[in-house]
Amino acid sequence: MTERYAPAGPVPHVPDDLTLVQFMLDSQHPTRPVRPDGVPWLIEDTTGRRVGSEEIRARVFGLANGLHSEFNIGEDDVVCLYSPNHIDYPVAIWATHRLGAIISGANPSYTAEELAYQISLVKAKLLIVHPDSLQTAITAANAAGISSDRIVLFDDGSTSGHRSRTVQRLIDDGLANPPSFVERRLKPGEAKAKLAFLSFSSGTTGRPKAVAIPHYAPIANVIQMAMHHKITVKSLPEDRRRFRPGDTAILVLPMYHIYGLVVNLHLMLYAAVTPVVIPRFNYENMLKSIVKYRIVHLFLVPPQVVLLCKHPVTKKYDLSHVKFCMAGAAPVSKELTEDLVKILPNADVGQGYGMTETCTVIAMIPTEQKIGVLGSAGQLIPGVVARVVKENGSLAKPGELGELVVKSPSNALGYFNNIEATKDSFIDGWVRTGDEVTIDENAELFVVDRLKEIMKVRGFQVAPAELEGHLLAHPDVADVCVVGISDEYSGEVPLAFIVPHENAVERMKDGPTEADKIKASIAKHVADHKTSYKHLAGGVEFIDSIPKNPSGKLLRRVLRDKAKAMKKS
Ligand code: 4UW
Repeated sequence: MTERYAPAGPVPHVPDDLTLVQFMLDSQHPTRPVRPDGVPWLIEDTTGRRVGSEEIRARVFGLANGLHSEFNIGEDDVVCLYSPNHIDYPVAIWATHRLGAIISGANPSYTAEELAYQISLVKAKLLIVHPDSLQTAITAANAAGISSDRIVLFDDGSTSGHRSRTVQRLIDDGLANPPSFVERRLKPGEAKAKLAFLSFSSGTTGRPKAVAIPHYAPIANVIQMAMHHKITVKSLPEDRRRFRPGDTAILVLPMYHIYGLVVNLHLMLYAAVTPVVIPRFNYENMLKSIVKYRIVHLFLVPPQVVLLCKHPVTKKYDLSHVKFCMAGAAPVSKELTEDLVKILPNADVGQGYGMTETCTVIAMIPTEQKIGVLGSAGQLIPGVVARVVKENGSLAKPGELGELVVKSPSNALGYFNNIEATKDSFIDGWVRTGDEVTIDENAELFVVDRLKEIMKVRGFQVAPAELEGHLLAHPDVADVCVVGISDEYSGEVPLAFIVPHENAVERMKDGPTEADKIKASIAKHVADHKTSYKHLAGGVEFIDSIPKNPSGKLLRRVLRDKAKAMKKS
């Protein structure tokens, strides 16, 4: 009887004395694929600009030097990146790491309030932002008590009048001056504790938290995935190789999120594949870029797969050169996978499963499978050990249902400055995923349901607790519970069950128009303060009371089932 699941084969060897930038830019393990001459590291979609390894190394040094001499960024300072994908995004990450400092990537669609919450929580010392978001960043910085002088822009943009420095200016200054800093070197073992990222996730319950990710974690995950895909096996014949040096990959997933950051950016660069950096997702433009740059590897989230399969414009584009398409971050149905196989006739198609707390991938379609096992979120990758814990606390046999609990060298350390939440989810090196799964004898993972509170809207996390706290501040709301209801495009969308305040109940006696007005005002209260994917697209429903257990804990499942039944009727 197997109660611990682990893939067969050797476990990865992971260096524990390197920072991520040293692993990516300075160390060249003999089996690591070599980029063919003239093949760039990155391509900028909008301009076609190509950046090679020497230029990247120089930009990383220049920016590190500039950040240190002009802003005194150093050991364990936090730099917050608030920008859509940008060709200098990885440069900003690696320059910060050269200084021993930490990156916290923020969603570029965040409102000023949401950004202020993040920068206060991680105690950011500097913001690097896209010029289009400068005004929001200034408001957020002011709210969080950071001087707007400590905002650097990714580009000049149309921000004339503001004195912010640009990344390019810092690089130019940094390259023109002798090094003002001594690069942080790690002692053996130190990479396991030295923080690289503070990435946002809500975990199993509560508001978004900063996941403390050490340098060792993304390095381990890249090596684990490289083993899974046999990237470093030199003897593998060309035709059995999924990732070939010189291939191009799409990079439209945001780099602030762990999937874009670790898989799409770092794994691809490690495999000598060139990501094409796309700043913002626009469906038809994405198709144009796939054709223009002959992009062969697609990393997507389910709503993008829905568009590929269902949008009529897809047929106008020849996608026959695409060799691989992976989707995940939220469930992908069997039916959708079958449709995708038809749309991409020459591609391997499958899923990956990962989490911010496990930085990143736990399971992924292996190289040997052309089409992933239907419904499977992937096969466990080398180095991962998994348990499936049943409701009664015993361990599930293959095929039995329970919560997935995982140990991986890539696991994060816990939640930054939050001992209570860390204790709930990080237990003796194991991470509780909050996902209800089964695992079969072949280490294939099937995600059946989510036990934790979070919703996934278009692949983005939405924490009910965050919306509930915000909604309670509305004068017409006495109590509230937010649940996700299924949606074909977004996966799910938030719906708020509201117990109206007595004043609102009085007003509603005037008739249905008043009730509609109150609902609209409640929805607007969210729309005015939160980024679009958190809006109450599932609606507002009045209810007499929120079901709770005797100790006052909200019975979210009861309302989830009620919402499901309402949707069907
Ligand atoms: N099926 C069902 C899935 C799946 C899923 C994730 O925002 P986070 O913390 O992180 C992510 C990461 C996704 C990811 C990383 C690397 C990768 O290769 C890949 O393959 C496509 C995906 O989303 O949210 C973590 C939560 O997202 C859900 C699940 O609930 C998990 O705990 N999730 N992948 N294939 N659900």
